[in-house]
Amino acid sequence: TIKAFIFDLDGVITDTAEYHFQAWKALGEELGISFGRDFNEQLKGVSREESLERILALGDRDLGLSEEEKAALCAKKNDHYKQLIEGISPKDILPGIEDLLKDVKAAGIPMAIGSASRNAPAIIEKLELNGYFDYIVDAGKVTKGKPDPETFTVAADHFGADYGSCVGVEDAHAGIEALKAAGMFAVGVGSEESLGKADYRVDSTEQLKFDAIVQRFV
Ligand code: B16
Ligand code: MG
Repeated sequence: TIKAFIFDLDGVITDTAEYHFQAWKALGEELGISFGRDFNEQLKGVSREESLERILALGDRDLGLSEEEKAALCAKKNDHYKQLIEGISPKDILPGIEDLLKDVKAAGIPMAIGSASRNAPAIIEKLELNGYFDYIVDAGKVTKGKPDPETFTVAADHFGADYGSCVGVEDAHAGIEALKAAGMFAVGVGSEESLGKADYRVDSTEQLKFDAIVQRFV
């Protein structure tokens, strides 16, 4: 039986990925590095610092930035991102998610958020979903981000649940890798191309149904 559900935030509960994209794109342009939505796929689920490294690597010149300068760029991106998410509200919860959360809660299974975002607690509050989540793992609680399993194992440990009895829901390649490395049942939301390793995959959040997940869980 399933002992815990652990949900990724960006791309599963709400679509903040678009705001991350806009904020990184603006910062990239200031640095003379431009990119589109395709490249942005490689930033999903990846930490703020690692995202900046990937953008810098995309630009072909070595900008020779110091650690302080990199930290300042990350802070600048985050300020812009926070401005962009200022107005999010419960209407930004992705389709089907609230029904799924209700069903899991009704079944008495504890739920956590496993996110790479330090903004996760603030976003859950703006979406008014606090009542569903017993625990939030954000980037501040782990030393290694996805694809390392730590984000998910920290949540499972909080519940005292063995990893094999946990279900994780993810939209990013790095997130599915993290779940499989943890030995958890990985539910993917998105394309077969990037989430091929998921144990069960659907195309969009409205197809996520509690009964279907329970049936496939083995
Ligand atoms: P922040 P998730 C991830 O959230 C995002 O997918 C990723 O694009 C972002 O860089 C990362 O959080 C860090 O976020 O800059 O807000 O701390 O998908 O793991 O919920
Ligand atoms: Mg995500």
